[in-house]
Amino acid sequence: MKVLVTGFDPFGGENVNPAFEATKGLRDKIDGASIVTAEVPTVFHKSAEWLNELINKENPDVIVCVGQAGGRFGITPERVAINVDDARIADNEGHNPIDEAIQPDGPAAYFSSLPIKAMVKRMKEKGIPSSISNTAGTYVCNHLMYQLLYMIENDFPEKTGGFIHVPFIPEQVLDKGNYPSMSLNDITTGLEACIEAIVEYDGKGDLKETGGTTH
Ligand code: PCA
Repeated sequence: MKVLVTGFDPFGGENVNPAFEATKGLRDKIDGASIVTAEVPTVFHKSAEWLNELINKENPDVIVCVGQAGGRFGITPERVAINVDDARIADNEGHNPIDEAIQPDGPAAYFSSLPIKAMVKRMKEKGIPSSISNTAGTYVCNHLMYQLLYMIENDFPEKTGGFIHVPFIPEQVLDKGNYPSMSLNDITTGLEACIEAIVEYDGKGDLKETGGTTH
């Protein structure tokens, strides 16, 4: 199995993006799967064009995109991406879409095809705080996850993919006050645990275990 893991570049005034920083620490081989990593720009549409090129170049079996979700406490595999761009801040090239469809002919939403429950379980077994997220937001991360699943449905039906959000790292919260963070090492460990679960559950669906919330 070959796994492509992407991380975004810094955005919103930050100097680093823990998503890409953490992918740099991943081992080349995880439980027999070969890992390739790449950086993608925090830009609507361009991020998806880059991802499409990477998929065509690397021909991975599984695509895992990773982004920063500042303010979240743990690592959160995303369950769903929705067909809307609604930017609170401009992306890295100044685009500020409001309530625009990502793919006008696409469905309202796509579910991740990664074993998100098994990923959370494996992360917790390694002592990494983690939970399912039921919204990837409406910014570039949701955009890329939606575009990835649209590409998979239309062009790469034999591949699987999804998205993981990670917290700030400590250096990003020094002047932010009461903000959660996680060490880069722990984020990398968490991502490796996710890939272990992906390898283990390949072709087997997902764990039947709750990851729901009441609100
Ligand atoms: N996080 C942003 C975009 C890039 C990133 O790392 C998001 O959650 O949409």
